[in-house]
Amino acid sequence: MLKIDILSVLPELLEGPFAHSIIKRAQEKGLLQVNVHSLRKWAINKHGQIDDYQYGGGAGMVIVCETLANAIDELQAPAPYDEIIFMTPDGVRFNQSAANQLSMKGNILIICGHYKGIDERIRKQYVTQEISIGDYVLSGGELAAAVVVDAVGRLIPGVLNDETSALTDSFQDNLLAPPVYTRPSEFRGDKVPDILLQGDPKKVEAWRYEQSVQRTKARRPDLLDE
Ligand code: 6GU
Repeated sequence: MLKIDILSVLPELLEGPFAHSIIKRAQEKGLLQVNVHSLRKWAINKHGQIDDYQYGGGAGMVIVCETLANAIDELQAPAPYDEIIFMTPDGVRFNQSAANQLSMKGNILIICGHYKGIDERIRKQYVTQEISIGDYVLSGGELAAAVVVDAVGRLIPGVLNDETSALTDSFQDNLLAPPVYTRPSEFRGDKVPDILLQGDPKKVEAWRYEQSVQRTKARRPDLLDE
């Protein structure tokens, strides 16, 4: 069972992503629990303030230490987190290996950044991992957190069945997945490769492996160096 708490300025953004399909079923099966908390609950005054201007000047607000420290202290009072993750474009790039590792934890907190970010002292004192999902900037960490929860949640043992198995996913062995086909066997003159129609499982497996290698060489040669 993996419990994921998420701290967010815009919890509404996270209502949709976990309410469907595989991640919904993971929660129904009791294998995953996702709790989204509004940072506003730990506002520093009755106006609901959670951010302030940055020292040294410049545009953009920064989420204050007190709000985050109080939120984290309260949330982990019953049990300390295995990981406290801050979603930020200057974090370490997320990949399948990071997803695999997080899927084996018991209890994690994900902090979604906004505005100019969070006070550096929270990163120093609390955060154990900083994650980016790629080299582009999102308006906030929520969509990135949804990506991480989805990638991690489906890897928890028991979440996927044989049909949806993660073993044949792209990246699981540093190779991209091979092409797939379904009926009809010919579409607008374009035929399904013969090997797939002949039904020799050994030949199919060898063909798929070869296609994976070719596709990876052409599209993601960097994966073959790893
Ligand atoms: Cl984690 N946050 C934001 N705001 N932008 C991103 C990101 C995270 N990862 C890539 N871009």
